[in-house]
Order: sequence, then C-alpha cells, then structure tokens
Amino acid sequence: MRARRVIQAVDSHTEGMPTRVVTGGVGVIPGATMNDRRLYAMEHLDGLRGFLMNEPRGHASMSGALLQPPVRDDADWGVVFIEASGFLPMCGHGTIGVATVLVETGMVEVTEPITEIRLDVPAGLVVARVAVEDGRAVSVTIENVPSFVDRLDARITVEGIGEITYSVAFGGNFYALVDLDEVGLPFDRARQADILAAGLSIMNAINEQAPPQHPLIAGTNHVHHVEFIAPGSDAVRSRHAMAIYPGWFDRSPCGTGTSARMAELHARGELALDTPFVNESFIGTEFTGRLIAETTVGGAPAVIPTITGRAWITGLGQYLLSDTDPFPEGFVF
Ligand code: PYC
Repeated sequence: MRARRVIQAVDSHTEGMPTRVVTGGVGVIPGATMNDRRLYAMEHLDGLRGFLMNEPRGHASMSGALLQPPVRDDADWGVVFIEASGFLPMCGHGTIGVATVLVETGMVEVTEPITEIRLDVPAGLVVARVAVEDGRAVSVTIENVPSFVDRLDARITVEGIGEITYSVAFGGNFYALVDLDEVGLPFDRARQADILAAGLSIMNAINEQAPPQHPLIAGTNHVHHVEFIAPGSDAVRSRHAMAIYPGWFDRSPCGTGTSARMAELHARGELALDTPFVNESFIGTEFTGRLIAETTVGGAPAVIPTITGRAWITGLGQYLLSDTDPFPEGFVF
C-alpha cells in the first residue's frame, strides 16, 4: 500500500444522517475566524471535500465536519462543516455528531451527567451540552446561533410550478419554508423525485430573483435548502421533507432547518419561548427544539434556539488516496 494522502475520521450518524468527523490529516486551515477558514476552504480545499464526501468514499447525501483548533478564546474546538454540496456556515445534525464523537473518543474532558463543549463554527459560537451516562453520550442539546425570519409569506413565480407562497428564515443556513400543498405533492417518499425537483426549482427561483443575505456572515447569501412542510403540521409537532442542493434529502430532522422553522413560528406568534417543538424528518426521526431567548441580528428581531437529538458512532476510518487512484476528488454520479 502506498498513500499520497491519509485522513483519520470517526463516522457517526445523527438520527439517520451521517457525519464523518475528521480528526486528523487535514491540518489547520488558514483564516482569522472560522468563517474565514470556511471561505478559504471553499476556494482551496474543495478537492479535499470531494475526496471525503463524494463517491467512492462518500455518497450523494454525505456530510462531515473538519475538526480545527478554535480561533475564539471562549471555544474548545473549531469546526468547518462539509457535505456533498459544499461548505456550510452551520450544521445542526453535524454538531450533534461532533459532540458525541468528542465525548465518546475522550477528545474532551468528560463530566457526568452533562459535558459542555463550546464550538467555534463559521456561523458563530454554538454550545453543545451532552447528556452522558456511563461514558456514553445519550443525547446532545445544542444552543444554536441567532435565528431569524428574512421574509414571511412572500410570493414568487417558479418555473414549471407557477406562483407560490413561501417564507425564508435563517437557522445557521437560509431555508425556504414551503407548504407541500403549494406544489400539489403528497408527503410520501415514493414521490421524492418530484418533491426534489420542485425544491430545486424553488431554490433557483429564489436565488435568481430575490437571494437572501446574512447581515453579518460573509458568503451566506443563497438558499440551498427547501423545507417542505407536511399537511397537519403545527407549532407543537411538524413533519417535513428537506430538499437540499444539488439533489438529496436530509435524513435527520435538520437542526438548522428546525431552528429556522421555530424562528418562523415565533414570528407568526405561534411558538412562545421555552415551549417544546418536535420536528420529524422524512424518515420519521425526531429533534426536539425550544426557543430560549429573543435577541437581534443586524438590528432585526431574532431568537436563540436549542435542538436536542441523538448520534451514534458507526465506524473508525483511515481514508487513503493512492498515487494511481483516478478519482482524487471522488466523483458525483
Ligand atoms: O442538521 O443543520 C442540519 C443540516 C444541514 C444540512 C443537513 N443537515
């Protein structure tokens, strides 16, 4: 065996969604903030992302996290999130996976019943509180970055669909929130190809006609996620299909999407602070969210969400690149 590159990772899944937590072989990414590191990685390390996320080492809905030393003094670890579609400012299921891996591999000092880990992520500081029993991470509650509504009940014309009503909210990424009824499709995995096609058309329309712009986080200026809300959902319990660019569904209930949805429900006056909100994924797994405070982002109203979910370690990997491998950046099928 001869390898040009060797990357160490701990693989996990959070309520069904993978997080490949990269623990070694990448080094420190240049940048004065974690978002600068994300922007640097977008420009210079996209091949590494492809190597870890694309086939044959990953797959079309693969997701991961590059562990980094933090840049901020008040954080324990830094994280740059990667996935099949690019680099994210924040990832909720990924943070739950990272926190579980840090605890269960002893990469942080573990205290029971709660181990608190402060994570420096591109979107800001995220605090993970891990419930630990006999050394095992049984659940993780993350205190997410400030989340807010960008627009409520806007109208847009979407090619192939017509005019629809939608909202956009930020929960670590920007989300279009659309009732599934708006596109005339049932909440049924047998119709996933049609739901995905509708999601991609809606993303295109928003990004072409009215892209959002985060007032503080550079390079956070598009919608790559459409949260299709299933009929019968409300501010107590909601089901959704999360369509993600360029063509896959979140298997988890999506931590940043759940945060965006809670910001939307709060803005409508339907979800008060300190009230549990259960969000169910397309495969039937759940996160429980809760809004714990009101705040502002760039002078506009925002909320601080928490998300509780579970993750499990699924493997320990050494990912190798041989000199003769024709796919050093993987491939997309
Ligand atoms: O859990 O925040 C999340 C997430 C983003 C993309 C996939 N999952």
